[in-house]
Amino acid sequence: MVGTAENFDAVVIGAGFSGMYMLKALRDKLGLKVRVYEAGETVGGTWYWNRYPGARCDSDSYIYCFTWDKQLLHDWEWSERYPEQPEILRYLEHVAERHDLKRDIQFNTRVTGAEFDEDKALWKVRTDTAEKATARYLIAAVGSLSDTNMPPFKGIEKFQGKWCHTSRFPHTGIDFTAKRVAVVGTGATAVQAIPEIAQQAKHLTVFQRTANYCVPARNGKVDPDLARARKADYDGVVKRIRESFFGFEYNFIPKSVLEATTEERDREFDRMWDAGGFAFWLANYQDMFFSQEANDLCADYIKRKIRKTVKDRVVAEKLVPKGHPYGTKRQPLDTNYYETFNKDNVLLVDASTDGPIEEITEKGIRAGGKQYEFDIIVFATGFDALTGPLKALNLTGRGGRKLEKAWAAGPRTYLGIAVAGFPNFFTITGPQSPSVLSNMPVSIEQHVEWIADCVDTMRRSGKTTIEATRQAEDQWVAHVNESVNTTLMPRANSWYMSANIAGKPRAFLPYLDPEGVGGYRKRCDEIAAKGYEGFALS
Ligand code: NA7
Repeated sequence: MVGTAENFDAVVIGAGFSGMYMLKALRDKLGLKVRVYEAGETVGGTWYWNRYPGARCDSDSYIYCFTWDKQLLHDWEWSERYPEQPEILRYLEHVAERHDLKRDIQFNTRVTGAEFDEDKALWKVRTDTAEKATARYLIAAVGSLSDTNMPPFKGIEKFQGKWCHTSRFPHTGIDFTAKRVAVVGTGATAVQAIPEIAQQAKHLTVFQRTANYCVPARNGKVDPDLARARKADYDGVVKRIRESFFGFEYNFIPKSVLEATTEERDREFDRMWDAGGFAFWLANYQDMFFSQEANDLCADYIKRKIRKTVKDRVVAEKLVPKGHPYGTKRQPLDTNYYETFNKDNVLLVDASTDGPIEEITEKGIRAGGKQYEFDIIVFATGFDALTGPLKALNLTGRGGRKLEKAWAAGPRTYLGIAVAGFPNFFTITGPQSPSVLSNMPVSIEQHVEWIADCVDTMRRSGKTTIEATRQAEDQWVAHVNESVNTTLMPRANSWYMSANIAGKPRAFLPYLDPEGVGGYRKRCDEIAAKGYEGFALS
């Protein structure tokens, strides 16, 4: 279709969890003509791109899946508590096959721009394959963490070894055997990759800018009786995660940690530590996210664990987090992460004590005035989170206004779903929605269903455009910021706060609803029930 534009009811950008379900909902439920554009060569999104060693999900598999295909919920058997990337990709391929999704997805095609034609009330979409399409609705299903952050390290072009970013890891893998390897970064990705790479490499050097609080994943086979019981109660499970705070079967301990005795506190901490996963982060005492004093008690417990696990005192102190409250950065789940630093072939270079990375050289990395030599450098430096992938779409709304311009000082949305001045454009788990502060499939399904209902309502009522009002957007932006300011989150230089990338305006990127994802769902439904309050329909 090079040259002429094909017309669709909706164009969806991205074929990960969200794009796949959006296609299913619009095409098979509403009967619309839909085109999905996907830059990768197949479905999967995050699970297509992130192929580094140790890449696996951090949510329990029984709730990290689609809940709209009830038969599949019962039929699919996950091999582990946290499945690895290839297994999740296999699952998504299976869903695509089962629902015949691929016939409406154009792979190996990146959307390079879209503009709203005000006269025709249509989006005009362009791609890197010179394809043109028009659509009444434009839906970004681009993922929250898909725009790779590759910091502009001086000298990177000189390096004579191999290097890659974890989210663009070669499909053929990298053989680290007998190699001197560097990993840059110690976020959730690096925490998964480091123990795996250390097992293969001759020598591994880890470059840490900020020490993280890691808690054990406790991955493994799921007890078959438990798996059966969950399947038998899937309706209950789905209801609970939808109404929960974070999209998991977790609830806070309804008490202040400061009111608990030392024995009681340690018993609870041990219980959560032993349970593994996000329990310590998302099911801790209710004041952990709000009170520094309460938070310190939780943080101290993890610091004690680090000091107990890491044998070398100096290394242990480098790994002990400083300067940010516990839980205010994305919780990495670890499998032998701290133990890895007890190995003779592993070295930790910490920016504060050893000096930051100064440049990449022909032979390796210079940090703190010292030269380190490598055959391979793995950058686990994260993403331009949430706003990055949307700005990259090069969108032009009403009056020629660019999305990058509208968001120059940080994201501005209504409900994290719509943007004033960008009619008929929706974001699935976009900025200022719970997104990355929830179990993603739960939030994805909520947005997809809300958007599909909205499109259905529009069509039934003969309306052609829906657009967030400026006033509703202003109020939402203020509310997102007020909500987060009641917590300790702003005290960390996290990617949640846009602080991982030099020059990115500091703004809280997701949304923390005071009532959790359950409350957010209710809020969105009430707005729809009131005839899409805060939106202008015409
Ligand atoms: P993260 O969590 O952003 O981690 C990136 C890491 O790279 C982190 O340790 C950063 O240090 C470090 N980093 C980033 N830029 C630099 C520069 N310029 N120099 C040195 N070190 C740097 O990304 P992940 O991929 O680990 O995790 C992202 C999400 O993917 C994760 O939360 C899951 O949801 C899946 P910093 O902490 O910013 O000081």
